[in-house]
Amino acid sequence: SLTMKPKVIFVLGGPGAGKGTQCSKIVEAYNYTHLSAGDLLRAERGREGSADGQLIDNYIKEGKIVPVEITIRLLRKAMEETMKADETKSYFLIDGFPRNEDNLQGWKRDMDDKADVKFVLFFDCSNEVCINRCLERGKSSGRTDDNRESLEKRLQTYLESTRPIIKKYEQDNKVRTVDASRSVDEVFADVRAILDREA
Ligand code: UP5
Ligand code: MG
Repeated sequence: SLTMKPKVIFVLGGPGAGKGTQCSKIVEAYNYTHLSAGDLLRAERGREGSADGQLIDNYIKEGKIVPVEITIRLLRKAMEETMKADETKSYFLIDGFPRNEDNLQGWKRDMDDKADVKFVLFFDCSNEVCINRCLERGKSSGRTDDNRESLEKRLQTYLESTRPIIKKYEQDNKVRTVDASRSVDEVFADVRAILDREA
């Protein structure tokens, strides 16, 4: 069980917006642990004996959002393991979650009383920038979803399912938006300003 209540920043934005890149930079400069829901799902897909591997594989290729029970189980386990190893590590960047209404309701049901969500860090950029970055990365990433066909589906899912979640948090004044179309360092300068202000 969790001793200290974890403090969470949800990190959202389109495919290739730079969520992972910016989270790595935050981890270098601040006492946050980075948990990418997508990375956790890809690791579970590849784990021998996983009951959910095939399902996760299909969902990721189709750009669809995995049922929340699976994602929350992985996120929760990762948070618990981090805090068990070092109880001062109670600050988390949860990257790429919550992506749809099922994710949001699942979090509220299972995690609302166990973790404090401080705000949503939203990396905003155009569809074109998203597509170009992912296609460029696809030359070497080995990701099964960095191809044009999967990317179109990922973008559609993002626009239809994830943007409304960001809108909901906006109504509660809980979104900090960064223009993610600029260089990595320019984006990070804005991220720093937000974290320094909110800390
Ligand atoms: N790059 C980054 N920043 C740049 C900049 N400022 N200027 C120029 N280039 C920049 O970056 C992408 C690429 O762009 C890299 O090559 C980088 O060098 C460059 P990255 O930091 O990886 O962007 P990120 O936003 O993390 O992109 P990612 O592809 O990881 O985003 P997705 O949201 O699409 O992927 P994720 O791994 O989160 O999810 C994958 C799939 O898993 C989903 O489609 C879904 O099927 C499933 N999933 C769920 O079902 N549930 C979840 O909760 C989470 C995921
Ligand atoms: Mg990522």
